Order: sequence, then C-alpha cells, then structure tokens
Amino acid sequence: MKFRILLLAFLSATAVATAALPNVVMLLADDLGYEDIGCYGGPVKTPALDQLAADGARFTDFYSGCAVCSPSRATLLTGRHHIRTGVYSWIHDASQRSHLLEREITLAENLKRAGYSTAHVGKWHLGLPTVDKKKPTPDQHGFDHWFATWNNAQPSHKNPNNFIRNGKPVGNTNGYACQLVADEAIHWLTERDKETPFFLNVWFHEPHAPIAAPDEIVKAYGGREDKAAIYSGTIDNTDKAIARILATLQEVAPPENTLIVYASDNGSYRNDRNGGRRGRKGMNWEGGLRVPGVFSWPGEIEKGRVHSEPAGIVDILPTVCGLLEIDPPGAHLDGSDLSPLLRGSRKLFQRHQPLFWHLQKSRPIVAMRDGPYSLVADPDYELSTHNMFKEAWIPMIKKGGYTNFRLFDLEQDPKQEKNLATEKPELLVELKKKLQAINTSVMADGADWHLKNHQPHNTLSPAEKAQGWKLLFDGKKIENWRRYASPTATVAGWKIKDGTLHKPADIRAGDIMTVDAYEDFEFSWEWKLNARGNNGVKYFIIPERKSTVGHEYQMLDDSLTQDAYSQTAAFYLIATPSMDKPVKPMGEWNRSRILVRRNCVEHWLNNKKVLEYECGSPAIMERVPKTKFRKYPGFGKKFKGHILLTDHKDPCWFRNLKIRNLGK
Ligand SMILES: [Ca+2]
Repeated sequence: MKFRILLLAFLSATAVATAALPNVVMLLADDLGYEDIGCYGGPVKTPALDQLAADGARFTDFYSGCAVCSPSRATLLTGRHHIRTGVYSWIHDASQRSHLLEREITLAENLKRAGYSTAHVGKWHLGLPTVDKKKPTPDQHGFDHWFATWNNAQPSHKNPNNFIRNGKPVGNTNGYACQLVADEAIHWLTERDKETPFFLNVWFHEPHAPIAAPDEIVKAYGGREDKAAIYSGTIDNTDKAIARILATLQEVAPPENTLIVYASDNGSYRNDRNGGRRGRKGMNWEGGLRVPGVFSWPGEIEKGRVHSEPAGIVDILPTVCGLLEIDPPGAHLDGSDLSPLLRGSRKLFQRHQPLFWHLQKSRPIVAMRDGPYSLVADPDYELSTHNMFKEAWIPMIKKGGYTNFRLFDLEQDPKQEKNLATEKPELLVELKKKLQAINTSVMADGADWHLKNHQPHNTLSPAEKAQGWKLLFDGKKIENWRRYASPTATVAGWKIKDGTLHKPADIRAGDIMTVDAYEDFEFSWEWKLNARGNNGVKYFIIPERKSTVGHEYQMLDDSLTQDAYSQTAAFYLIATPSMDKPVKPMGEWNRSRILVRRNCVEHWLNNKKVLEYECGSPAIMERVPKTKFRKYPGFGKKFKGHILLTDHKDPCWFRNLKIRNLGK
C-alpha cells in the first residue's frame, strides 16, 4: 500500500506507477428515490445503470448521508457526519456563513495526495463565495477542474444559465443539465493528461425540481404536462448521459482499471418513488434516507452481488480508500470500509459505528440504523422545523437532547409502522446509548457559525492587568518586535490594518520576533489564515543569546514527524489547520496560548489543550533518537527565549498578542 504511494510520489510521470491505481468515478443523482431506477424495481428505463449494477454490486439497504442535499454531499466527500464538516442543513449561501470546512480532507484531496488528477462536474451545493462572504471553491477542496452550480440548475434542467467553470460564469447554455454535465465530463476525460489516474466526481441535478426533460423521452412515461412523467424523463435522460460517460470511459480507461460508484444524495420528494417506505426527502424516515447504492470494478468487485448489509454514502470515502489500498485521512471517519464485503469476504466486514442521521427540520430529528433496527427520536427542546436553517440555532442543537424514542425492526417492518420501544426495553436502552454517544461526538465537532466576536481587541481588562498581562501589540504600532534575520532588522513589510498585525503574501519567511526574551511565561494570541498553505501559522521560541539568536537545537514540535529537522527552531510549534486539532474554518480567528513553566510547555488551541511537553523527558528523547538534536548539550534544559511568529508561505493575521510572567 505505502509502496504504491511512494512510487507515485517519486515516479508520478511513469506508466509503471499509474498502472497500479485505478480511476475513480462517482455518479450522484439528486433527490432520486429508492424505487426510481430499473435495477431497484422502479418504473424508469435505466439500462446503463442496470448494467453497471449487473457488472458490480448493489446494496438493498443503502442510505444517504442526510435527508437533504448539502449535508449528504459533505458526508460523501469526507466519510464523516456532515455536522463535523461544518454543514448542518442545506446551504443557502446568501443568508448563511456555512460551507464545507476547508480543514476537512475530501476524497478529492486524499486522491490528489496519491497522485490523481481530479474534476467535479454538476451541482455543488457545499457553499460558494458571495459578495460579502468568503467561502472556498471546489478547487480549494481538491478539484483541479470544476464545472458547477451553487445549488439547482436554473431556470430548470433545460438550458440552465447558472454554471460556473473554474470560477467563471458560463452564461447561457443549450441542452439539458445532465447532458451538459456529461459533455463537460467527457471533454475533461479526453483532454486530460493520460499519465495520471483520475477521480471524476459527477453530481447530476436530476430529478431535483425544477424539472425538465426532452418531450420525446417524457412521452414514454405520460403526457408532456404530467409531472410524474417529466420526473421520470429526467431520470431516463440522466441514464442516457451516464451511458455516454461510460462509453467514453471504455475508450480512455480500461473498465478493469476503473471503480465506479453510483448513489443518490437523498430520497425522493415524491411519495410514490420511495418503495412504499415511510416519509420522503427531508425526513429521517426510510423514505427520506434510503437510496440506491452501486459499486462496480470488474475483476475486483464481485459481479452481480446484491448486498443486504446496511451501508451508505458515509461509507464511500473509507470504501474507496479500502479498495485502492490507500490511507484514508487521519480524522475520525463515521463511515466504514465496505471493501471486504465487495471483495466477497463478508466475515471480515465490521461496521465500527451505526449509521446516524441528524436534520434540524425533520421530525424525527435523529435516526440511527444498527443491524436490522431503526431508532428515531424528537428533540427534547423547541426548535423550528422551517426549511431554511438558521445558524443562530446551533447552540441549541449542540446542547439539546432527545425524547420520544421509537424503535423499529426493518426486517419485519420495513414501513416503520410498529414501534417496539415498550416491547424491547433493554434493546431500546442499548441503542439509545449508542445514538447518544455518536451524537455527543458529532456535536463536539460542530462548527460554531453563530459566533461573532464583539470584544474590543488589543486591550486588557482590569482583571488581566491585575494578573500581570502585558500587551505585545496595541493595534496601532509595532513596538518591541523585530525581524529574525538580525538584531537590528525592523518589521518592514508587515502591515497594521483594522487593529491586526498582517503579514502580506509577498514576504517570504517574513517572521517577526520579540526584542525581549522570556522565561516562565504565558503567551496568548489570536491568528487567522485565509488559505491553507504548506505550513500554517507557526511560532518559535528562539533561545536567548548574547550576540545573535537561534541555532540551538532544543526542539519542540507538535508533530515530530513533520518539520522535525528545523535547525533554527529552538521551540517550535505548528498550528497548521489539520483535522485533529480544533482549528477554526479559514478566515476565522483562532486563539492560541502557550504556557512555559520550568521544563514544561503546554499549547492550547481554541480552549483545548493540544500539547503538553516536557523538555528532555525520556519519552521525548526516545521520539527523536535519530535526529541531531539529542547530541546537543542544551537539549532538555530550561530555556529562555524570544517569541517568533510567522507563516512561511501564506498571508496571516495576528491580534490580541499578550504575555505575562509565570515566574514563582
Ligand atoms: Ca438532494
């Protein structure tokens, strides 16, 4: 596994390396129900999808990531519950700050790391920038090429005029959304550099309203004005678009070297297309959650298998990584790797956590699937069920509990009509405990989009003054700071704007450090980035020297495998936005704090301790046995030093820089 990736890293231009990794194609429908397409017993003729399922495997009990669009898509790209990724409900960019957090490692980013070229075509709906809100675009989530709409195709699937290609509005088009999306996919597939494996992410708009399909297709299902016939026509038309993409794939990539996944983001809004199950789109009942799920990779995935194991969109990222034998991102994944099932080793598959859904507008607000059982509940607090999510509701959602638990055995009762809660009290207690544990974990990760900082900056409260805090920046001038390069270097190039200390993008290695050196101190500051560079914000503690600075080798790093060989850093912490730290979304302020007492250092990030370090402790000495640091006599000794702030690559901002003495 690792060998493959190493090969790609070092030999990415060779055919030898690329032959080892298959291409990945994701096909996603929008609002398509469990019983729409042919191979799931639906009324629409879908020969391309039926063949795909016949050549691969399909799941009878496959689930969306959420009963509405944006959250399900966030879950698809991350393998994580959408609330962890910053997406609570469907995104309305004009009124919400919400978007898929840039700190998330998407499937596209993970595959790019393994050497893939990537493209997204179709609906996006994970947030795009507006006039007054900075939000990441698909390229910032790992897609080299993108052709997308904010939300639905407008004015309808016919001649949509709201596509954006790589940041530029496309304008008027001529054709139906699914065919335009297929055109773009085909163009990218045929024009791309053939040396690298690819990830093609195709998110169709159909059959989400407002619907439209060519008359000659619609008439096979009913009258031209018949909504059900047009709805079916959009699905039929999409199948034809998929057939064109599959035909191109045959030409550009051998089928045995291409993994294809098909699903729908949530259940149908039409009650008659959810296979008789309870509820529809937007509801945490089976009708809103259950969707088709197909995986095809000839020669690798067992052909023609129908799996009844519960599975879902949350499993796609771990499963793709499992099938490709590449490492998934390091963060907690809510989904499980289905690859043992798909490869025919059913006994090796174990779901590590039940499937779990939360949607503020739905009653039930939560649902969980564990084995044959479905558990649902309502909130134990008052919350609007309005279709449009308000970020002000987040604190209530995060601390709220649940009531009115209902339990169903889906094998006996697929329509969720017979509540077993009183009949099976012990099972109910066990499942409630599981649901609450997942809920607690998910909510702890939820982004606080509602918070706005109204405190005056760069000031000290009377209490802080009494505690001995001193400001290192007053918001107006930079005093007591200088450049690292030499004792007389000024902080030229840095800017002060709106009370923040700003390092523009064009200063490389534009670090600044305190003129004074400190010993036994607490340093507190806020910082933000607007892009994720290689390094993130760093700070160093540069040892005191009489004549010059730096070049001691007592080192501290919160991830010793990374940048462990810095020769200039004495104490060195990276605040890189990464999955395992409570880093705020790009553009938002983070608060960091370091406490240095004797030989111990603590690093706090956004009120959470992320590091505790004892200089020269046996454990630390063991972690760096092969570095040069251990042989330096200063290693493990108490230190006194200057504080240095930087981000080597990206523009960064600092404010509320303050320090106090912890001596005695
Ligand atoms: Ca949808």
